[in-house]
Amino acid sequence: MFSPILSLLLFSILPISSSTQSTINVWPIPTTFSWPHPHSILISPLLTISSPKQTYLTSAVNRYRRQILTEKHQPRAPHVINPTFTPSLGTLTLTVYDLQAPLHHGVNESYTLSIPAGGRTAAVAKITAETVWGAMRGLETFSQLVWGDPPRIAAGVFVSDAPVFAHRGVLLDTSRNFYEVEDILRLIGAMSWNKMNVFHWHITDSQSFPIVLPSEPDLAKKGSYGAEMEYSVEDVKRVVEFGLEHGVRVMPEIDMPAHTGSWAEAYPEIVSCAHMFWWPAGYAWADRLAAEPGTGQLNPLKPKTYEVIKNVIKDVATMFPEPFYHAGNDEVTPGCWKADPSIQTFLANNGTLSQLLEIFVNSTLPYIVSLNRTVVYWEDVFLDADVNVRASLLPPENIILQTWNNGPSNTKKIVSSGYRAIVSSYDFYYLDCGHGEWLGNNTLYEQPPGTDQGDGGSWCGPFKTWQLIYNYDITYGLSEEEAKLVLGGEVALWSEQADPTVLDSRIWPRASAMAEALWSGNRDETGKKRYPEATDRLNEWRHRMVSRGVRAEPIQPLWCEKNPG
Ligand code: CP6
Repeated sequence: MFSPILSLLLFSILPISSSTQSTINVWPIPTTFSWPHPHSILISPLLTISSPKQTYLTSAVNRYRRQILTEKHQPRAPHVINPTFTPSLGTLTLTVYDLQAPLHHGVNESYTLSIPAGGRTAAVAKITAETVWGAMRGLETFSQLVWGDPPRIAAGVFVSDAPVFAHRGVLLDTSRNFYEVEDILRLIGAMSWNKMNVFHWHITDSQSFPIVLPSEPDLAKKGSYGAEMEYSVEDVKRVVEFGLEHGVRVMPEIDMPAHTGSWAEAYPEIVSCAHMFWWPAGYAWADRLAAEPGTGQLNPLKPKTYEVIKNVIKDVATMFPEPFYHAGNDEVTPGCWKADPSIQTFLANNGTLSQLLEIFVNSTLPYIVSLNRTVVYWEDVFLDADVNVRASLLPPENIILQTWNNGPSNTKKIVSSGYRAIVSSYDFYYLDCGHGEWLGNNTLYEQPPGTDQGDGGSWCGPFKTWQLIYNYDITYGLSEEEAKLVLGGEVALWSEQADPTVLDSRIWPRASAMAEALWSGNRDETGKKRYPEATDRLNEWRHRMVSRGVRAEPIQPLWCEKNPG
C-alpha cells in the first residue's frame, strides 16, 4: 500500500501517458465533464452510498450499489490508466435538495458528480441533484465509470450534466405481438441506463386488446390473443412502479378512433369496418407483411361508443398516474367510415369525414382533460389531408402533437401553430423494419387498379442505422422560439414483425443513438457532428449493455477493437 503522501507525490510526477484516453466511457456523454489526469482508484468492497430517504431513490441506490460491486465490466479497448491509487473509494454521498418533485415532464434531471483524485485520505465521491430523478441519472453515470475485477473507477473526474430535451422515449406496440411484463421491465431498465425517461406504451390496436380494464373486462377477454396474453391491473402496477424506481414515466396509449378492430370482438356495434379487409376478396396480401385485420374505427355517431370509451379512459387514467395521456388519433381511413351504413346517412346529408372526427374529439377530449391529463395525439388529427380537426377545437394548452410523417416539415407545421411536439419521424426513428421494404401497390401482387385504400397497416422503409438516428436534428429548420416547443423524441418499435425474440436487438443500441442526441446533442464543441468520436464509445456501451443482460446487437466486428483506427 502506498501512503497517501507517497501516492500524491507519485501522482504529481508520473507522466500522463499519451495513450490515456481524453474522453470518458459514458453513454450518453455528459454535457460537461473533465478528467484532467486520467487515472483510477479501486472501489472498496464495503462501498457505502449514503443518501436521503425516499422510496424510489433508496431502491435505485441499492440496485446501483449491487451493480457497481458485481458488474466486473471489462472494457473492450483497455484503458491505459495507471497506476491505481490507494486508498480505495469507500463512500459515495448523495445530496438531493427536493425530495418531493414528482416524475413529470420537465422535472429537473440535472446532477453533478465528483470523484476524488487518487491518493487522498478518506476519499468521498459526491453526487448532488435537485431531484431524486437527477440523482438517479448521476448514479448511472457513476456506474459507467466503474470497470474491472476488482472494480475500479475513473478518478479525478468532475461531471456537471443535464438533458437538452426533456422527453426521451421509446414506443413499444404490444398489440400486434405480445410481450411479457418481464420484457417490458427489461426495456425500461435499459432505457434508464441510457437516461431515457418515457416509456410510451402503445397498448392496444386492431390486432389485439391485451389490457384488462376493470370497467370493461370484455375488451380483453374477447379482444386479447388469449388469457395468457393479457396485462392485469397488477401487471400494470408492476410496470409503473418499476418505471418510478428507474426514473422512467409510463405513458399509456389506447389508440382510437382508428386502430380499434380488436374492440369489435366485444362490441361489434360500435366499430365500423372491423372485418372489412381493404383488399378485395381473393387478393390476399401475399406475404402478409403487416396484416391489419381491417383497421376498424369507432363509430362517432353511436352513443354506446362513448359509454365504452369513458370507462376505458377512466380505468386507464386510474391505472397510470402519468399526466400525459396518449389518445392516438392516427390514420383515420376514409374508406372505413364510408363503408358503414350508419355513417352513410350522415355523409349523404352533407356531413363530412372531418366533421365526424370533430364529433369524436369533442365527445372524448374534454373528458380526458377533466381527469387532469395533457392529451398527446398523433399529428394526423391536425395535419391529415383528408380527415382532420380544426385548430380551434384542439387547444394547444391541453394538447401535444406527436409527429411521425416526413420529419422536419411537419414538426414546423405543428410548432408554428403553437402546439408542443414530440418527434418520432419514421424516416429516422422507426426501428421496426425487420423484413425489408414496403412493397406498396406492387404489381407483383396483382392488386386490381383503383383499389388502393391506404396501405392497410405498417410498412417498413430502409433499415435505420444508428448513425442516421444519431445525426438527426429534431429541431432542424425551426426558429429559436419554435424549437422551444419541441419537447423531445421517441424511437418506435411497431410490432408487426417484432416480438420478445428480437426486442433487445431491434431497440439496442440504436435507441442509444437517439438517447445521446437528445441528452447532450450530436455535435462537438466546434459544432461538427460527432458520430465518428461516438463510434468507439457506443461500441463499448453496447458491450456493457450486453453484460448487463440486454442482447443489444453489434455495431462492428471484434476485429476493429484489435485494430484501432
Ligand atoms: N400502427 C399505428 C402503426 C403505425 C402507426 N400507428 C405505423 C405507420 C407507418 C409505419 C409504421 C407504423 N403500425 N397505430 C402510425 C403512427 Cl412506417
